[in-house]
Amino acid sequence: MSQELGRLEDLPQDYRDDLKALNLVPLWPSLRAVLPPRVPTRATLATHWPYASLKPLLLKAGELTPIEKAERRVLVLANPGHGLENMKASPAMYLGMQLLLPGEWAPSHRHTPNAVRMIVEGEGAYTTVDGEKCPMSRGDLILTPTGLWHEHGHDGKDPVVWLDVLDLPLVYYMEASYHVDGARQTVKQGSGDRAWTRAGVVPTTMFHRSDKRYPMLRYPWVDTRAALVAMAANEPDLDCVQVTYVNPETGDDAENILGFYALMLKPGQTLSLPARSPSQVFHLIEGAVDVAVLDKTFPLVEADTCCTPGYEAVTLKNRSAEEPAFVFIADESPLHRKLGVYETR
Ligand code: 1HN
Repeated sequence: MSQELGRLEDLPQDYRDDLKALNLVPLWPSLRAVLPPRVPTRATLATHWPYASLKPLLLKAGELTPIEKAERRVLVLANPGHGLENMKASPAMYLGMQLLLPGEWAPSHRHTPNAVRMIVEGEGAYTTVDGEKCPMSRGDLILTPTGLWHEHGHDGKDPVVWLDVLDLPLVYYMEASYHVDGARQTVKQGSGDRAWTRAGVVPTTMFHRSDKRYPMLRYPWVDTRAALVAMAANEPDLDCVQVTYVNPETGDDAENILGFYALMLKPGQTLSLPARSPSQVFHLIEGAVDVAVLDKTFPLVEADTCCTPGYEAVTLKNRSAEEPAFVFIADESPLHRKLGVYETR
């Protein structure tokens, strides 16, 4: 049991006033709050955003607010534990559902926070990142790393929706968040996902000198799904059939701050993830999965999203005994590892 420390009220008022006048604060009344015993204080509440409830409100935003008045038409998935107005899913993760209607264009800009998009539904939209035109299809992951120009367009017939994941809360907290507007980009030849199309063989550097820090921007879902199915077939005893989205040149995490993964749950499988320090986000691409954390269980259906606080075990259960399930996961692991605070318990 930690020793109880002196309170602010224990100090004479004139002494407190003298401190305040000199912008001084005694540490001991706040020491236990900033450094609690064993487990950090977490504002992040386990929260579920069912797609079926948010979709009508997102489509309504399409009627209420023209794209010119929004630039990006997004409903933010805000964690009530952090205060909705702070637009955080977790300490370092921002989540938003973005709607682009046929014919609309979201103009080019670049900014310091890193973003990814996980395509939720609709065909025919594309995003141009650093001059590369990336078609958007359900389950695709498209990177928009820090500093790269990006804009979105839509040549299809139906509304397109995607999930944006950004490290905005962290970059904003660092007082390093800003954007720059730009002109429409000229689309360049070639695409990273065609150059780096198979794990194990990469373009020979002698002939193909990539000067890009992010050689692969689009990770097509057909390839990621096929990799998971092959991995499960190859190693039938493997419990955690999961892949990490990486930079294919370096093998590092695809982006600097947040980590991205795709997980396959076999029919009927229950998977217990140990308590680890980073917060996590789960987005269901395919199937039916229960996500259990603390005293809550979220019955995810396709396109649902939920988040869980760090330092808690999470159990995932495939509700189907016949079909596999596929989950997209985002977490704060790269950040925790770089800062040296990453833990598994
Ligand atoms: C942004 O640039 C996009 O480009 C989406 O689609 C969401 C949220 C906060 C800051 C920038 C986009 C964003 C964002």
